Formats: sequence, C-alpha cells, structure tokens
Amino acid sequence: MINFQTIHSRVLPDQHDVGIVHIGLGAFHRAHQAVYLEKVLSEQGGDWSIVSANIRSNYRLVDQLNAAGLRYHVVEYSDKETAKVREIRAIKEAIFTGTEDGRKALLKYLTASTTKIVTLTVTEKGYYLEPVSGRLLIDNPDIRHDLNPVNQPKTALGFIVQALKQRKDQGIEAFTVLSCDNMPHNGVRAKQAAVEFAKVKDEAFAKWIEKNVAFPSTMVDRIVPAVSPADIEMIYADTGLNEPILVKTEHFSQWVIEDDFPLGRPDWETAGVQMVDDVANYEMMKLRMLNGSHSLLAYLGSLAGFKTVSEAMQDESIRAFLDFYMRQEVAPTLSSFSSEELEAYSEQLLQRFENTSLYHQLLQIAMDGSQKLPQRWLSTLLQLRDLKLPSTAIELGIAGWMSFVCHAAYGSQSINDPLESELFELSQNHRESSHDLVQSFLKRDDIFPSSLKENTALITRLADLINQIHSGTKIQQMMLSVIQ
Ligand code: CS2
Repeated sequence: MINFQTIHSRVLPDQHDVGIVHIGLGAFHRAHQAVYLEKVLSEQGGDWSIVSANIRSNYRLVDQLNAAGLRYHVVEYSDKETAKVREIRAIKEAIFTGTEDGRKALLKYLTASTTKIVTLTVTEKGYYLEPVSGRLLIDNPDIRHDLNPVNQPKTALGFIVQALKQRKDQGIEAFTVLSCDNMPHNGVRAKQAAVEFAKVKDEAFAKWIEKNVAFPSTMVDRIVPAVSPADIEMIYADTGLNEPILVKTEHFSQWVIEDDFPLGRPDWETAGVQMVDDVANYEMMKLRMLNGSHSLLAYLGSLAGFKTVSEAMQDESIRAFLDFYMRQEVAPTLSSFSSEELEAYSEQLLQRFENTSLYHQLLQIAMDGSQKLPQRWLSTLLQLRDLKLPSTAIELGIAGWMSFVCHAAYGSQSINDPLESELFELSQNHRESSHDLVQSFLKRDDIFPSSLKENTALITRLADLINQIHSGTKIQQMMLSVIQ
C-alpha cells in the first residue's frame, strides 16, 4: 500500500438533474470534466449532472459503469508513493449508441430543453476536418452516411446537427457546444464542422447554427494514460481498489474555458476552472509546449528504444532536448507570456513527464500523428521561419515521425492514423530515396503547410536526418547535435 487519501463523493445523483451531455466517454473525460463537475455538484449543487455517451466504441465500459451503479474512482498519482483517490458520481447515465435504444436515448437528452451544454472529447479525427485547413471532409464515408437523413447518426457531428435541427423546429433554444479536444481554436473548429455539415443539405439551417449556437473554445489539460491490466493490478496493490472502470492520472489538472454559455453553466470557478474571454494563448502554449513535447517523445523516444514517457525522460539527452525545444523553439513564438512564466511552465512540464507512476505509453501518443502535427509542431515551425529563427528540434521530430511511419509501413504494423493507408503507400513508393520520400510527404497539404513543399533546403535537411536514422545513428547523438 502507498500513502493515499480517499475523497468520498458527496454527490447524491437523485438531487441533480442532467444539464450536460457528453460525447466521448473515455478515460480523459472521466478524469477531467467529470471530476470538475463532481466538485461543482458537491460544493454548489445544481442541475448539472452528466449523461455521457460513447458513440461507436467501448460499449463494455458503458456496461461496466452501469453495473457499478455509475460510481467509479479516479486515482491521482503525485509520484510512486503518494496518491489521492476520488470517488466520482457526477455521471448520471452512460449510453452506448451502437444500438437503436442507445441512439434514441442520446437524442432524447440532446433535444431536452434541460440540456444546456454538450461537451465533446472525440479526438482530433472525430471532427472529420482536414488538419491544416479545418475544412469538413465531406466525402468521408461516415460523413456521407450521416448526411443521409434516413440513416441513424454514426458521428458526433451527425448527432449534434440532428438534435439542433429538432430543437430549432420545436422552438427549444440551442445548447452550447464545448469541444474539449486538443485542436487549435477548438470551438471555432467545432463550429466550422457543424456549420459545413448542415450547409450540405440546408443553407438556412446552417446560418441558424452560425447565429444561434455558442461554441466557446477551451484548453483542457491532464495526462490520463489508457488503463492497462497491469495498472489495475498496481492500483489494487497500492490502494486495495479493484474495479475495471477506474482511471489513473496525475495530480495536475487545468481547464480554461471561454465564458460564452447563453443558457447558463455550472459554477465551474468553485472547482478551479479558469473562465476567460479568450483562450487562444493558453491553448497555443499548451499545444506547443506539452503536446509538442509529447509528440517528440512519442516518435524520437520510440526510435531510441523507450516504451513510456517517464522511461524516456530518464535519459539525460532526451530531457535536455525537450528543454531545448521548449526554450529555444516554442518560447519565442509565445510572446504574450513573460519569460518567467514560460520557464516555470516548461520546468513543470518536465517534472510532470517524469512521473513514474503513469506508465504513459509512447505508442498511445504516437497515434493519429497526421491529425496532431500541424498544431503541435508545424505552426510553430512557420512562425520560427517568419522570425528568421532555426527549427532544428522540430525538424528532427518531423524526420522521426516520417521514419516511424516508414518502419511501420515496411513491417506492416498499424500506426493508428486515419491517413495510414495513404501514408503507407507513400512510404513504400519511395523506399529507395529519402529525398523523394520527404518531398512527397511535404506535398500532402492536408498535413503540411503548402509553403513547405518547395523548400529544397528543408527537404535536404529532413532527408539527411532520415538517412542518419535509417543507418542506425543513435537518436540521442542526433539530439545532442541539435542542442550544441
Ligand atoms: C497526448 C495528450 O496522446 C496525446 O496526444 O499528448 O493526450 C496529452 O496527454 C493531454 O493533452 C494532456 O493534457
């Protein structure tokens, strides 16, 4: 057993009606939004219980949560010896929409006048937007399916737009949509997705959404690795808790939200949420510093032979490389923060990454790279070019990602990315020449800003880095030559 403190729930679900519908009932939602709501409900009360739905995957979790009476625990590890165990009862109903009953239940809540807010954690790809431009992927089969009104929705967008239409027709005011995914201007992106989706069939309704639905942006932060069977065993040994639905996370948590909730909102401030007018700076800092470092660790750390974030962090060269990346390549692009603030933020991040209780798998972070890199590295790289500053750490990251894709393609292993088949084909087609490989990667202007595709100096540098990686040069050595 370790040193842990249990915080029992003081929420009595019967006393709080549902005010929020969440789509994307994964570990992150249970360890982040639900924990804040738990605090609000126990401190302030109010009708802000959550109905949480999974639209296509993880029906088992829904069953398990229901079997446990919608009560679960979040284990917050400060380090290997110290944790807080929180009991959570803020989720009042869990739904799986892979069945007719589940779809009906979700639509019933989405169209209820008591539902004021719809929160989303469906990951970047769940919005069906092209990563660089943010345009809706109208030809995607799931979107095509959901655009046909005789079909039952498969996507979050399909559900939201259908529910908004019913609310409009019945004279019920629109709920606020709060995207909690790691995208730049996530509110703007969610709005663009919903408006473009609606526009395909009904221009006037699309205009109505544009005018009547609030889509505040938000920055969410908490490291919540997927729970493995080994975690369940560890938590049992550490705390005596034995349940399949528990979530493991770090002590740190942050939520910054733009305050735009026409139908009202929970008193989130009492739970430590920062309500602001504009979230853009917080979001950019977090995406570039935290998520950007995470992606560097994911590709370069894996190539260096590590499996988890904290293992990779024990390597002095990797730690120094991340420190360099944040100070030299990200900090100059974040002019609205003082150097002291940025220093403190990056120092804290390095410590968070060192948390040895999390066993955060690098491969979990590596998935969906095509959807993540634009906001994590590429917008920074463009800004550094405008500032006439080098971006050698980011370039090593890009070469690492390309090599990672190639390794997987040659070994027929999945990279868990919606563009996997296209990226694999490209890797196979240019097996013989790193130069051509890089060139055709950079031509993918759904991932890379189009101004990079003609940049011959960049192409040569990336090809050279890939050659070094393929010829077995140690990643740590390559990192040190970036820093020196
Ligand atoms: C991670 C994030 O998997 C990933 O891509 O970078 O999930 C990260 O852990 C969270 O954004 C932390 O707030």
